Amino acid sequence: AEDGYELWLRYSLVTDQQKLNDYRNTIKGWLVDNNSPTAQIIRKELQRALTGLLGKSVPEVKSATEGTLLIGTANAAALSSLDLKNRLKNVGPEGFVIFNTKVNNKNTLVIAANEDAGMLYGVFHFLRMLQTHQPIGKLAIESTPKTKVRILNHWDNLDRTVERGYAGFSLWDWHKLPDHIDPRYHDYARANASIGINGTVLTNVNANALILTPAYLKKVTALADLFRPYGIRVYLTARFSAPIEIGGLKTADPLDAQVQEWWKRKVAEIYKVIPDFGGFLVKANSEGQPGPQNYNRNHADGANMLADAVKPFNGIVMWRAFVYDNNVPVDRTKQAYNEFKPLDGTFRGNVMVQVKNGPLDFQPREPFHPLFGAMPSTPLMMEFQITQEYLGFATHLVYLAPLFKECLDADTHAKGKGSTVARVIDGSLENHTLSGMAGVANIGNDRNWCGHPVAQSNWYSFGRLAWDHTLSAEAIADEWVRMTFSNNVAVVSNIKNIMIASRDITVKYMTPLGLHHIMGWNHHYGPGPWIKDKPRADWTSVYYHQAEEKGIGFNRTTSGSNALEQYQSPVQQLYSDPEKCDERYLLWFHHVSWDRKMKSGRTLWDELCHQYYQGADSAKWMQQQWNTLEGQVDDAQFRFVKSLLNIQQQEAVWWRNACVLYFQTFSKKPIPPGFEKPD
Ligand code: GCW
Repeated sequence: AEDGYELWLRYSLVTDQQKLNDYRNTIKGWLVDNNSPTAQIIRKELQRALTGLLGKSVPEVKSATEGTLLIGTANAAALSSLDLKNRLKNVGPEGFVIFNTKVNNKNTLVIAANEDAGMLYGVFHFLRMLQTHQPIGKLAIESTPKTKVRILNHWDNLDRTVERGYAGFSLWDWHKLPDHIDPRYHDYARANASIGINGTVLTNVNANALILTPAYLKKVTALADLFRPYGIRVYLTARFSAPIEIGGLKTADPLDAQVQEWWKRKVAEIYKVIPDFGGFLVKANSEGQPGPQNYNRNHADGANMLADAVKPFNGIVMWRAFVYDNNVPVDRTKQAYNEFKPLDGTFRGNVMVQVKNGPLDFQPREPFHPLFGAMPSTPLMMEFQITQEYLGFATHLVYLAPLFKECLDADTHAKGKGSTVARVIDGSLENHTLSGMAGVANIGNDRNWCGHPVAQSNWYSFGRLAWDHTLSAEAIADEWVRMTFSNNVAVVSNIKNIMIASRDITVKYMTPLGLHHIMGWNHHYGPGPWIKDKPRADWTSVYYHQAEEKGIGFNRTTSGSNALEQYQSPVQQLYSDPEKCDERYLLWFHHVSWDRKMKSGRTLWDELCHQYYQGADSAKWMQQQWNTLEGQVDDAQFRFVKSLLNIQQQEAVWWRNACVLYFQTFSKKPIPPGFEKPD
């Protein structure tokens, strides 16, 4: 039985006989005309993959003969007849081309790129085609990533605990590094390279400055050396107070000459051992973390100081916009915009501001963050959360690509219609050369990496969307299921249906109609709409749902917090009128009466009950669908998902009952007829 360790790189025998014959005829041998460390990785991957997929080993050949898979960069001798310079002129350093052609009058298949990384990405793309049973007879593929920095953010602490991690402990065995290299680091790198991820921030944003000390930098160097040939750069979090904590200075004021000097020396020390070090990710002046505001400076002062230090080495700074301030009594969803928008144009060219998809905090559903489109002079990076902090941890099956897409496809109207969030973050809207997408990793040392077998699809879709945000959630699910479970059409469509529906189902049993932040206190698992009396109002639930006997919802219009004013006016118009507002966001933007008529014709109260019940019923539907797969997918995986879906179903009922009963104490209305009474 399989245990999920191999992720989507299972390379199991092609089950479609016709395809198998076709592949065997087209790929009789392969040649990687390159001797870089990356080429070595490609050789190993091809051996492993082709043996598995084609059920026999395919030899490495010395020159192009009939049926050779030819791989190389533009200057490869074996590809010299192919005018590659021209074919590769638009794909950049990481893109690739794949095409069938004749070399020495023999039929060959070519995978070519300008640089090593592109070659590797091209190979993985090609292998994916075999894994998903695509035709390979008439290929003319040209692929270039849409964002430049495609990066995982690990919230991993040096003691190996993982903040909001639900798949075991950290992969990074700091204790045994640098001497012991866990083979798993290679598999991590392979998995990332296979989906185009080219960066990793090893440490938690709630950082410990120790990571910047020489002893730890040695360990980081070992990982950086290992990841390099996979096209992956290492980045670290920079704790803003590091100059005090590990540098012996009295201040961390970004305008202090000694502080600036300290960072410059620290950065030079890092680049000496890691010449391609990517740069820093910083959480500052948020949730108690130190930052420039401690010295009456602003975010740009802080970011620019670090940016100046890494600039000579082509490093970048990713400065997070997830900020909220203990002393500012304002609707928390407004604060990032309030602090960052005025700083637009003041950041150095090698700074990106990293913005969470929504203005609150990775809720099951939020509208897009109003900063997207509001800072035209600053490259904004996306921060998605792959780990399911608010979505049932690694226990609930929730496929996140629809959530990611909902945000990416949202129209900011910043430069007229069609100014989607995707175009903001890929840099095309404002012609920024820097661009990026970060995903808070859901990876730990669990044997299956992500806790839930299907949670692997969220890592996978993040990478695929960072490469190409135009891919649909359906298409990505299709690939992933074929690679991970089976190419059987019925199986694929069954699992895909579950995945595609899962996010909306989860929203329904957790936070329908725009509700948000009503989960359990602190751990964020399970329902807790009753949470109140905490050190900060915005750490409670009652602050967000505002339920009272007349109605429910957070008023963010002009008569309320007016958070809506932070959006462009067409977006404001979309949401400001409760009669026109998309009901999925109704209680996010409006406080409305329990008796309000909804599109369904029901009252708000009845509709709320309906959605909670529907959500819980649909969790049962997911179970039933999954159960039909017995015998058609790997048995161990089948049973594991089955038991997790059982928990999810019970907890969907728990969410439903808790929320319906709690809100009923305000609405004082009966559960609509036909629904079993919660207990
Ligand atoms: O969502 C909140 C989490 C914190 C996290 C913070 C952040 C890393 O509950 O655990 O800290 O966001 O994104 O900085």
